[in-house]
Amino acid sequence: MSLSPVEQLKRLAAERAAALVKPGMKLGLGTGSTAAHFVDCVGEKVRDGLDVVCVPTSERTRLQAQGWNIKLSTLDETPELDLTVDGADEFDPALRLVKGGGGALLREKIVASSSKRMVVITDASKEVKLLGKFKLPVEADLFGLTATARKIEAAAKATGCAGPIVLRKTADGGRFLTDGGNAIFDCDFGVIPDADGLALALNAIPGVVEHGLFIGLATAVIIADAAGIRVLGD
Ligand code: ABF
Repeated sequence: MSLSPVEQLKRLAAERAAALVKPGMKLGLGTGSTAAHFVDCVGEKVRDGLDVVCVPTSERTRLQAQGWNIKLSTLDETPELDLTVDGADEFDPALRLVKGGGGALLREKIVASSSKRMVVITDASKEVKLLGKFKLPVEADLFGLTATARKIEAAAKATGCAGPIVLRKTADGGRFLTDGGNAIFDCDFGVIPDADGLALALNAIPGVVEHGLFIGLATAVIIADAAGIRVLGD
């Protein structure tokens, strides 16, 4: 099957990350179209005899991995992972990320935070100087959504940004629900001048289950562009 130019870049980044995988490793498998290439790379290695155990970050990824007969586990059985490889919606030079466009941010963050290393794979279009080009996803409990939205607005204002907050919908107009049964607000704050401060402020809101700012989690970003591969971090 021939890949479009952007899919080829994603595959290239995934192959570089797959070179980090060693026999016996415990892996976190990310979600999204870029992470899906990594799952394919791991699947091909498993087909060729590699022994690894993997924890998927979404039902989608679990199904894909099952299709490759990849040995799967959970964080209950395997609470510490060696390496998680995932995509991102954007990243900055300090390896801060926005994630959650695919709706899997809660499990992605739990899995990444349970890994010794988190490697992000991406094409160069996701690189920004300051986060905020991509609308920030915030996962919220269904109880009290309007009150929670107001608190998110206040958190943004207190940390120097503002903008519309929209409840994510499915293609047929229904409410989008995550694998955990929560809603997602997409927050169009524009440039986020104080991502660390906003993350802390969002963490303090009771109705917020988790948010898409991944700070201090990524240990490396593998970037594929027409010139080849670049790596930020270790
Ligand atoms: C996951 O998938 C996310 O956290 C992010 O939202 C999205 C990126 O998707 P893609 O690789 O399809 O651009 O990694």
